[in-house]
Amino acid sequence: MRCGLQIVLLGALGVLIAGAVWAADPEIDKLLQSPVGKDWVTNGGNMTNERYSTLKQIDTSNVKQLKGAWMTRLKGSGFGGKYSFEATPLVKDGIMYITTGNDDVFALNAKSGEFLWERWSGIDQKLTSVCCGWDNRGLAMGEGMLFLGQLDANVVALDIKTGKEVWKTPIEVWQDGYGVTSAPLYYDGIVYSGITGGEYGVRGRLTALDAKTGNILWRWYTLPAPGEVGGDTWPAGTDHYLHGGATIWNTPALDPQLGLIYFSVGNCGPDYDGSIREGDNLFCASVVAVNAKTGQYAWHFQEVHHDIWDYDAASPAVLFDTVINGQPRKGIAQAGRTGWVYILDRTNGKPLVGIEERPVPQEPRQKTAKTQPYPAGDAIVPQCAQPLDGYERAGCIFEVFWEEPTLIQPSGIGGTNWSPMSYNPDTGFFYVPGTIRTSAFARYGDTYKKGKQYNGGTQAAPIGSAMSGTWTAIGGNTNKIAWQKDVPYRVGSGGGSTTTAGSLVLHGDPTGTIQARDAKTGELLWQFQTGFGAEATPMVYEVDGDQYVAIAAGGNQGVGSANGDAVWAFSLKGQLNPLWPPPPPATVAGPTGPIAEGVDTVKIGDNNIEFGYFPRRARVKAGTAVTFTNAGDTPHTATGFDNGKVGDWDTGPLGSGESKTITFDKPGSYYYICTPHPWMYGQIIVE
Ligand SMILES: [Cu+2]
Repeated sequence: MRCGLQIVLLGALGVLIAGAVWAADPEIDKLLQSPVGKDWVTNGGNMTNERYSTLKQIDTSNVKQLKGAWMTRLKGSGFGGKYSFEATPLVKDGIMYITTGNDDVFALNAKSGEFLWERWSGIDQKLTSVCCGWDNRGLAMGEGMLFLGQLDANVVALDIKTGKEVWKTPIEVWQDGYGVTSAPLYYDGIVYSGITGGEYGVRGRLTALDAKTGNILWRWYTLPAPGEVGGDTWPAGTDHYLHGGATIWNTPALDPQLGLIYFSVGNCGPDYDGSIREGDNLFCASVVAVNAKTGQYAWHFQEVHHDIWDYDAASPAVLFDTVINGQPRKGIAQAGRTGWVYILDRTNGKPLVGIEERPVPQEPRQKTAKTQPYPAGDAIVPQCAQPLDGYERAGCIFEVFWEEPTLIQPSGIGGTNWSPMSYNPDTGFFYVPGTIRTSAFARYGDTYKKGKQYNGGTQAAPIGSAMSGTWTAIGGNTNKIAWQKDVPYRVGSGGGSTTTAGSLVLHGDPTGTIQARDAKTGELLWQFQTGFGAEATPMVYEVDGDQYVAIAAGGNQGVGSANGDAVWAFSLKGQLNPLWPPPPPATVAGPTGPIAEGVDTVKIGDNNIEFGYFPRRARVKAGTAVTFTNAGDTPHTATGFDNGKVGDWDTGPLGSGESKTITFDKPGSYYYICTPHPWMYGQIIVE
């Protein structure tokens, strides 16, 4: 099943002839380095993460004829309020492989959608280290195996023919706040995995494992120790580098010629309190390159110095080649939560189009950085908050805050959150998903406790504030907007785009449709209702001469789109019609729905809706004692949220099964949020 003798001999011959480096899986190795065609063998299509398919049977002239070729429900795996369905399927030789928010893996016939095998993770349902919904962004493959990371911080290899476990390596301990949500990258005998836990005071890292054995080869820590490169950007004499966050949410990119692996690094911990971590805080909110074989540091570019806004670099870094001033250049780009795309030279990390350090507002108590990088070109979302009644302070990107709530746009959720952008070499454009949302930022401080939430503040969107999105084409050698479409829903933390040689941009939508746009103009050419929140990134493949477009549809709990467990594949020969549209997500922040009368108990995380209150809105008489009970698995709070001011009343963190009773004496409207999940809203109306 592994390399046959013939392939081994051919490989040896290749080394003799070309002096090429030995490849552990010559076939996958070649596909990983080639333009994407019939097969889609790694999360980003190939190691560039461009998500560009050379298939062009489906193009701007006939995309309107696309219909469902098949739709398969994944047996309820990852179906429910606590999950998001964010995985990109892989396809090789007519077989599709997909993972769900429960870390279950399915192999399907890519032509018919029939099940070939399934592997249920059996993962502990009581994990307390999941930051923002259970999800798994996908798989990698090589040497006859599939690789995945699990929420319980294991990296697992499965036999690609049967789904049977080959090895399983804990790269950390979930009880200490760690997990894995990113799809791994396989290349030349090594499996690379990110790690999550940026809201739990972890130490971020890239982990390289031996694909054959699962043994850990090396770790590259995103939080340098004293004396290491960047170690002096943390307060001297502290151990903050051991729990300052800086996690990796997404699949790295790799340039085999340069021998470098590239990845985006998330926010610092505690997110909103910079007072205890003076310095630039490398390598939070950065793009980093290290040697792909040894993990030795090569270069970094920090997008946000001393981050206090939760401005992660979360979306995957994308490698692309372009021409600037007549010179061919090797580029790398990353779409930040700031709303900018950062375009760099991937040989050295220096700006390719231009990025300027500019002075920014200062708050000495937050130890703010003196300057921040401003890319030349255009942002994909507005970067100033609109003033709102009840809020004294509102500002633009990098506005400062302390304990008084301050409106800032983009919110810490993006701009572009984890959603991948794509790059089309024919147009030279990046296709960037964006969220328009304002947050009320406030710092309240926090103490590090191993394995517990470590936020230091919050950033809920003000009650009644508008939320929407943008799709933007950004010139790869200008960083300027080529076209932009406003869309009614937030698309920066779900969906993501894929593009093709048929001049199409493909993406899902929180309303449940998959959509195709003209890559040159952005014109919406086709949409099809999948029946569930279409919040994963599409991919493209070919079987028996027919081109297919596939997408997982199962919603995203952060956006509030409809849950599901479906995978759809579309082709020009498809016969299946659209499903009924599910309820769309909210476009205004705050609790919605009917008001329950005379209720004195509120359950959190009940009915498999982990990230919500039930009832969301309740009316009670003055003097009523209301009991808040966590019926979910993740720690939650009910925390008073009064025009952005947090904590006039507070249950504090409630573990699974725990309760706290609050008495409401004075008539009025009491909004509340969950501080670790500031998109959960509730309201008690006291008469
Ligand atoms: Cu919560």
